[in-house]
Amino acid sequence: MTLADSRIDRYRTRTLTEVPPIERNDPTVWGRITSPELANFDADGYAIIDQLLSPEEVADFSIEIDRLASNPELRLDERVIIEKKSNRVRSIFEVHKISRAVAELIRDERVVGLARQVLGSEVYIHQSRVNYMPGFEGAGFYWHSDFETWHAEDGMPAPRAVSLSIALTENYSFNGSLMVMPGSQNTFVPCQGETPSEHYRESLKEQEFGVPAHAEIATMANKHGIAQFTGPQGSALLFDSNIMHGSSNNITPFPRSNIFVVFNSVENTLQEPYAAGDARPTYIASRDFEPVR
Ligand SMILES: O=C(O)CCC(=O)C(=O)O
Ligand SMILES: [Fe+2]
Repeated sequence: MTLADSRIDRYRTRTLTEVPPIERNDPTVWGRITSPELANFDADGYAIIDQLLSPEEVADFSIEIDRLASNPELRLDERVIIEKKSNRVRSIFEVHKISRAVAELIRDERVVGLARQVLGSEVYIHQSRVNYMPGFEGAGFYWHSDFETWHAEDGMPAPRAVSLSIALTENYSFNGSLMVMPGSQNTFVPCQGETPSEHYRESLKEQEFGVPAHAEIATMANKHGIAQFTGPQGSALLFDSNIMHGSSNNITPFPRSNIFVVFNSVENTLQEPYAAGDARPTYIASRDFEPVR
């Protein structure tokens, strides 16, 4: 937010001094839940879908994402993020624009229907990516709320977005699987420190700003506990944009590759960033608000 900015910011973050946690005064579920798998989404802020993809679909998508990761032309593409240490592909953003198969998957009612139930409106794709977490050297993601970043750096007004992570390799407890704090979506934890310009260039590899203080993470973990998404290939995790989550490094030989898609409500489209200079590139935070059909 600039001084001239007259918007009311209910989720202030990236402040110079420490600000206490803010109770969320937006719902978690905006629509009507009809899928039995989502029965506890409102309370927990996440849900596991045991078999979203069939084994045949998993096999096809695994070939597809291997093909993308080994495409030499794509390595030069700014949407492809390379791991700092190992020089391997860490993420490919806007994968639904790079892969027709992924685009079709996202449009599938099994996928987009989950987001519509939770968000209670038409939805559009805020972000899509493949996260490759290779064996031995896959770097984890420190604790964070996605909404904190999307609000600060992308201008997303409210936490009315959900992410779906689809496992293409088995997500074990030990290969860097996502950890979540159930119920933590109801607390917004502001982060201290001004956002540097072009922050995304570094933060996509290793996040330094927009991470909560240790004391806040400890308070939240003591209150909510920590759950982990584990599951076979083809299972999926749907989670609220403000849930506290993270993952450890993957030092096992077993890679952990997931397709990620973020749906935002068409009633919650991006504005100017709330706590950063320039908005991030559209391959990270889309400004094409066309509903998924
Ligand atoms: O793939 C993961 O472990 C989580 C990624 C994540 O939370 C993020 O990129 O925001
Ligand atoms: Fe995240």
